[in-house]
Amino acid sequence: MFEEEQEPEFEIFSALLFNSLKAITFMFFISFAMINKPADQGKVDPKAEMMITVTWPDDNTDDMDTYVEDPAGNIVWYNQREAGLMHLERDDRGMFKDVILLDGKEISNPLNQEIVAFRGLEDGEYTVNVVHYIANSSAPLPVTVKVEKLNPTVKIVFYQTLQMKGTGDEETAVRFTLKGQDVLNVTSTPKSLVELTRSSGGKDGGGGGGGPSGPIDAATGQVIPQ
Ligand SMILES: [Ca+2]
Ligand SMILES: [Ca+2]
Repeated sequence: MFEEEQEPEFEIFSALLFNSLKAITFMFFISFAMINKPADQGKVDPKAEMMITVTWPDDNTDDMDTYVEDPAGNIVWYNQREAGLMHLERDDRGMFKDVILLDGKEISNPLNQEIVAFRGLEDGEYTVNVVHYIANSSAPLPVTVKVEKLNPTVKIVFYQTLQMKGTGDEETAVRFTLKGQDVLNVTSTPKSLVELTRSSGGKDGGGGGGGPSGPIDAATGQVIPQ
């Protein structure tokens, strides 16, 4: 008799408790999954329309920099990693701070590569330059520049290895004009992008505009005193 009266109440209570526990467990796993979501640093947008990849030999300690100008005059470079629809994934500085974690230990990462990804494209001329920011040897440095248009199918616009001549050397790898799906006027007529970007600040400085004008030292980013 006593049992019969208590049982339904107990069942309701335990069902409620069980459901609450299920909800809490579910929420716990959801938040755990969110906490463990991989950081998207260095992630290339899977919807990228175009990609520029600059590579130089593994383990080389030189710092190469990639500069890209879009038709609107936006320039992406290490101090301005987002410009227009362009994004520089990272400033690879040779071996500087280039480590990967393996079994919880930091080991040096031999890769030397900079990637510029484009979320969208505009008609007009693009310019792709590479700058030898720091050379640690007097030998020429082979630097490979690849420009790929990814949609609707992958099309290699440019693929060539340039010989960089040392600290401060700025080379125009390629200039090309987009018109709809067409790639026109592919040339390597030189055009300095360093001049257009630098007003003040080197790599360790905060950057920022409003600095003095004048000739720029491509290696240091400083205005050359007159
Ligand atoms: Ca670099
Ligand atoms: Ca590197």
